Amino acid sequence: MKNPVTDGVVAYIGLGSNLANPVEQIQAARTAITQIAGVQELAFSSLYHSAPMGPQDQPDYVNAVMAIKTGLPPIALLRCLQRIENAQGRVRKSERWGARTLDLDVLIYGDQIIELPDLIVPHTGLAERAFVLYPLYEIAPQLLVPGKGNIASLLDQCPMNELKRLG
Ligand code: A4P
Ligand code: MG
Repeated sequence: MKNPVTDGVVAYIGLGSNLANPVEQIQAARTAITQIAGVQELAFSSLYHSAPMGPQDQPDYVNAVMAIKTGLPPIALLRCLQRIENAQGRVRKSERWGARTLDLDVLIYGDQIIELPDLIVPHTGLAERAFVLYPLYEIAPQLLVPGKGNIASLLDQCPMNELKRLG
């Protein structure tokens, strides 16, 4: 197994893309994440097609969620993910929630609740976003989201909207 992590925390990463071949962006990001030293992949959800949240004059998104085991502290993990976003051509614009080649969010990090200037975990809005909850439920149906409750009841309160699971 690549990068086995013996002593680590289970974390969940949200992946999203709506530019420059989103399916390939997500697959490339998955490969890059598995290559981070101190990260081991545990599970990867199906890919989901979702309507944009935020400005509507942008392409639809492809979203997925990945479970990892990691020995990296949360901020170090975030920095690694940001390097992958940058390597895949992410350009940060002033427009909120605009189009992007790749977005990697730390959704959950063990049972921790983190409120740092650069890192809020569980990720803000996780509980209201179908494109996060459905793939998360697919790979972790028993998950307890710290401070928010169990994933099944969060899902019950979140309509699927236009989310479609890709084959
Ligand atoms: N940051 C704080 N907490 C975290 C965290 N848990 N994970 C900070 C990752 N980053 C976190 O992020 C802005 C800042 O958030 C970073 O500096 C980091 O320190 P960013 O990636 O530069 O910008 P962003 O992603 O545009 O900001 P934001 O507000 O986090 O957006 P979201 O919540 O990521 O939403 N529609 C669909 N259908 N699917 C999507 O995936 N994604 C977005 C972006 C909008 N609409 C979408 C989707
Ligand atoms: Mg983000």
